[in-house]
Amino acid sequence: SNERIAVLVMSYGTPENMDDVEAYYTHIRRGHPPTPELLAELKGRYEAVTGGVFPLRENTDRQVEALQQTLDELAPGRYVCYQGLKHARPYIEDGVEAIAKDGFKQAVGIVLAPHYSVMSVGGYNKRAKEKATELGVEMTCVDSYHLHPKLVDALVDRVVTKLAAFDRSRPLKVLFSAHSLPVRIRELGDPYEQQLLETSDAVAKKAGVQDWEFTWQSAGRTHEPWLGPDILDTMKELSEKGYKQVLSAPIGFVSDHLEVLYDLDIEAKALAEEIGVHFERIAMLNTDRFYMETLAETIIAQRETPQ
Ligand code: FEC
Repeated sequence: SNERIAVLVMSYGTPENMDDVEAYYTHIRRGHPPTPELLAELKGRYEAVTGGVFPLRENTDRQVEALQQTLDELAPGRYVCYQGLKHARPYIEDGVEAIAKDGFKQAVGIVLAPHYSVMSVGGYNKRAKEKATELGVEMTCVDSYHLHPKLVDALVDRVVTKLAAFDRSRPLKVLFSAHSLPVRIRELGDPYEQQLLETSDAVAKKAGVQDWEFTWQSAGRTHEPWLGPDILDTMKELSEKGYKQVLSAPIGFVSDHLEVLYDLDIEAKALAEEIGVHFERIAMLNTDRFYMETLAETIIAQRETPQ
């Protein structure tokens, strides 16, 4: 039919301002407020990155806008994008409400994160579908797009560009990374690790990189065990083995935000300086043309073969 379809573009979300950090952190912790120490530490990380600006908000806005343009090119007049955030306003439920209010009967959900875990994308999709069911909107959600050829090409471009910053006659390790999750995802038969390795392998092969590893980053500050090794430990170990050059490729993320701008650009970089390692990071995808086409083509394919 010629019916117009709503697209719920979902992203992690970031506070609106410094006063909002406590509510945001409490939401991430499923209603448990952080201790004053944890709160001060998180505020400190935002201050360190951009002096209290929250770049993820503008980045997500721009990505949604660019995706709308790409969809308009590929399927004129067919898709209308809405935003829904996991931990901040407009929440996923707010996005679905706006879709229902505007009279849409059909919607596709997609998360701005390429790899599926029941604890990440699974959580977004569950909330979107629950709200859609409640409001009588038929919602189908994309689970993952981690091997889309244009996503791989976009990442290959970025790896190849940054390789030029290194002395190729000396040992150089490319470190692919993604957000760690609690180890218990393994008991759930979760595809997260496998998908991350598949993306890393595809990008390394096409970029002609033989010497690479996958490592985790940004593990949560909870008492349960998280997937490792962490990138900081991996870098120390590599340095001891004689690797004094590291190219960081955080393929689990698609935009400039705290986990990249702080955990890699400040924390990992400081460690690198301390242990005498030349450390560079690939540019994030943000509104990259190939990334936008990955999202648009995945949305259109999902509509044609709903799961
Ligand atoms: O720039 C920003 O303001 C937001 C950056 C940000 C992104 C992000 C992505 C992911 N997270 C994932 C899982 C978890 C789990 C916990 C957790 C905790 C935090 C905290 C902050 C935070 N995350 Fe995040 N995450 C971002 C920010 N994340 C801040 C709280 C302080 C801390 O522990 O560092 C642990 C929750 C708990 O306590 O139980 C689990 C996953 C992703 C990547 C996929 C996605 O984007 O959805 C998975 C960006």
